[in-house]
Amino acid sequence: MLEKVLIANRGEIAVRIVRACRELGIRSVVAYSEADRDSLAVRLADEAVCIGPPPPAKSYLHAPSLLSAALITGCDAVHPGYGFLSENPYFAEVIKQCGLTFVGPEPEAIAIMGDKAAARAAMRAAGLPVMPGSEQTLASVDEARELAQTIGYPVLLKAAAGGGGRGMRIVPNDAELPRAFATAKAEAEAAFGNGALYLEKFLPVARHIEIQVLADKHGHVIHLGERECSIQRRHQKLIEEAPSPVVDEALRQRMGAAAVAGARAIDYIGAGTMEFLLDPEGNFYFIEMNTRIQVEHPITEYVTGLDLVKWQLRIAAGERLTIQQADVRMSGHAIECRVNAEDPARDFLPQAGEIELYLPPGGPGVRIDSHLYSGYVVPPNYDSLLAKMIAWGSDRAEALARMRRALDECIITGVATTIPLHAALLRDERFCRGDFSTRYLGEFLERGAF
Ligand code: MV4
Repeated sequence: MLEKVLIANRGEIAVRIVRACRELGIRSVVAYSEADRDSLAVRLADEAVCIGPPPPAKSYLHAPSLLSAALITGCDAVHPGYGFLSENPYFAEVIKQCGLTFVGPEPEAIAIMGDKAAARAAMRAAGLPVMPGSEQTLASVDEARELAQTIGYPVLLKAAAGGGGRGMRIVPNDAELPRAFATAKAEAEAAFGNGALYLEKFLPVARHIEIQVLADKHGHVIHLGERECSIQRRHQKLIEEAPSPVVDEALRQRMGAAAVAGARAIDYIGAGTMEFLLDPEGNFYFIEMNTRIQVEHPITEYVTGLDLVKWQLRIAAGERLTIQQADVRMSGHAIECRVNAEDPARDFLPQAGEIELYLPPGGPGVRIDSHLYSGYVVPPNYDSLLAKMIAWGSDRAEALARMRRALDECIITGVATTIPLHAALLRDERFCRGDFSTRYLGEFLERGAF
């Protein structure tokens, strides 16, 4: 088993990884920037190393500092969490070259899935249904036009180096294609240093369903069911749930088999997520793969009873999966609300400052993954996630009732949060029926229901 792990991340996921290490008897070292000196992860970890000033480029994204922190503290592994360098193949490679274990897949797997056009090609070759679109990146706007006319508008231009909706642009017709192509290319170049674009048929009404996979270093690959992630604002997920209200056992097995085949095709190792779109007719299409632990992993942990972060650490240490696919059972229903430091009443204005009082909810079936404490000062330098509120019930109705109770119980004063929005969504008739698609949140906000 690993002896000592550097946690190259911050916030709630750093706390989550410290907890998993503690339970496995692994010593934890948290890398922190000057803005996170008083963070909960620093307080809970066995050791902590300051890796630089607040700007991510000088701290959590600065590989030499993270690597040095791991080496000077005698770590034998690095856990990247999510975001920052978690899907950077060079970071995984340099960790490996320094004789340390990267808690995640091989650099090659990260690289192929990081190029969203190459990912589509690899998954198509593996036999997965892939969203209709370009075979590889687009050489010109003329090539884009020819393809768009073949598959039919509306189409989506997506940045090959993007992902998670970043660098995505809807094109409704031929007339708008040249401008959209030039703008998307320039934005991708500016954001990712790579202007390559690919094209997909745009599904205006769909469900965003992702499948969790887990693979060890001995060829065992299983899936852990799906997560419903259609409720997103500007491609940031707000509410996720497992299982999806619209996925039955037959569809789950088909999507799971596809996800496992895709993971096998790239010799995937560790925890990974295959993202699909499900159309109203029940057809699903691969769109991208995330080669990291995801924010929303707790809902899968709740319904399967597995600890995904501990499995990441065991797999990195070379241990075999002790669960076969036949052993995976989904029990009950789990839902996660992301509590962000944003004011939904003021167009999600970002918030920073002191948390005067933090009183988390409790009781049966409620879990809070957070780095908050009363008196904690939320720094302005990083993403807005303060806490993940997760509720489990024996069925969806009980999970919803528990989430409503948890949202009402939770006290966070000092900064505005998304809790009031979640409370409104959890009382919305369409949401409670499970009748929503990728368009739902936009329509809910336009209705002024909140
Ligand atoms: C799509 C799509 C429809 N058609 N791709 C990909 C990343 C994720 N954050 C959003 N993604 C989507 N990709 C095709 N070809 C719909 C989504 C999507 C979405 C789009 C707009 C508004 C909300 C959305 C919520 C989930 C998924």
